[in-house]
Amino acid sequence: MSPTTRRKETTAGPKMCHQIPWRCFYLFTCLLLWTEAVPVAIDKTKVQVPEEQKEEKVDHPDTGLYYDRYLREVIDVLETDKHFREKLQNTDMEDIKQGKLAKELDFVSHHIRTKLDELKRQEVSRLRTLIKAKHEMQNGNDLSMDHQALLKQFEYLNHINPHTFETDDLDKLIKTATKDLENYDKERHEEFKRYEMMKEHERREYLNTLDEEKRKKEEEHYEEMKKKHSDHPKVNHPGSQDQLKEVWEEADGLDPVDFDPKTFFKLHDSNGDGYLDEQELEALFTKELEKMYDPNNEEDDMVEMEEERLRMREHVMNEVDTNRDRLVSLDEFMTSTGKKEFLEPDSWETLEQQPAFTEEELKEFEKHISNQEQELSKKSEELLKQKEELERQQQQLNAQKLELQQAVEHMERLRSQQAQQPPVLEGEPNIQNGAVQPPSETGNHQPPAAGDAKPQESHQ
Ligand SMILES: [Ca+2]
Ligand SMILES: [Ca+2]
Repeated sequence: MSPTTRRKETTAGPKMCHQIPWRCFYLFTCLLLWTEAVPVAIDKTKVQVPEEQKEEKVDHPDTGLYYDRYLREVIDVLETDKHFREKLQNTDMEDIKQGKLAKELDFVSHHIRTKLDELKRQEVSRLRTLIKAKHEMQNGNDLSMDHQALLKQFEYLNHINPHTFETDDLDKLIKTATKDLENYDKERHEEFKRYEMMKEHERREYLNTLDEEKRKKEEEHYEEMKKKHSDHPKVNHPGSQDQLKEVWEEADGLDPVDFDPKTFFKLHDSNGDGYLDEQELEALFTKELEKMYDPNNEEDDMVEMEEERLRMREHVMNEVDTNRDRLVSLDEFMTSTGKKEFLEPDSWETLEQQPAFTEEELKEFEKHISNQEQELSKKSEELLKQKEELERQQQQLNAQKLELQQAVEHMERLRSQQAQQPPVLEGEPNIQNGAVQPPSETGNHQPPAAGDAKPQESHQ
């Protein structure tokens, strides 16, 4: 089914109208859910989906992008424009990716544009604050910061023109969000891998601090916990009939003999938009995950549980979402239930059955950490040196200031002595280099030699 036909179908009921623009935009920017999945709450006495559910406004799930709020606000504002909403319904997915939808921004009403300008100004100001905070953390009070250049790294808006929201801003927002969301899962896997490597690195470091006997004990405990964790009831293949039936029976409280895929789909389309999105899919795996993970058990790591949930969702999406819009339509779902894999699936290989990293990767990671540590200690040494140098310069300045003060005091003393003396009648006053030298018999004052920092007694 093409996105165009789907859009036509969804325009059928007036109650759904307010959902349409979001639905379309939703498809193109793949604004799906990367927040923690929540189990679906269902009235177990009803198998039929209540009518009111369809009228509820669709909750826009958190995309997990760092500019999620800005993205939502822009869409919310655009949704209120009739012209834009209509264009959204009639623009093909490819055209949107090509930037044709963004051009429609020129035709939205003036007050919408004003609101968008304001949103962009706020966002740019937020980014500037972030840049400033980051810069201060890294460079102290060094003021040589090029805001404009630093803003360039944020590709979801046009940084050259920070005051108004233009076609280019909408185009950048759509393209960047699409790209970032496509990479989101990949980044999450990488982050998970780093987490596992750090865990192992710290464990090994800790073992190194122990004597042989304690180390042996610790190793035994570690193996025991690993074994305990892998000892769990059979995990069903995600998206298989067995898995869905278990949800139907245990989470929905329904009779397994009544199992019906279409009803199942409607029950678990919890926001009633006609699609199973990533969050709704992930919620289906809670039962399976509870077989393996309990937050009260030492041997179960809940970070690993979320990685397993992600793996399951990706697997089902790959199998079922044939048009790759990151949503499972009823058609796609029904087609999948007719496949052999649905009825007779392979066993599911759980996370702990696959090593998260190789020994080589761990070595590389440790090297990286050690480099970072060295860099940090080098930086802190440099800072210490800088501090000492500054202190030395300060001392020098203090000494110079004192010398100057002494010289001034000396001159004043001479002046007051000369004022008190009777005029010299015989001979000329001794003038050298413009300074008045008193006759030798009146005293032995000499200007202090440079570097003589000893304070002199003041006559005042
Ligand atoms: Ca849904
Ligand atoms: Ca799909």
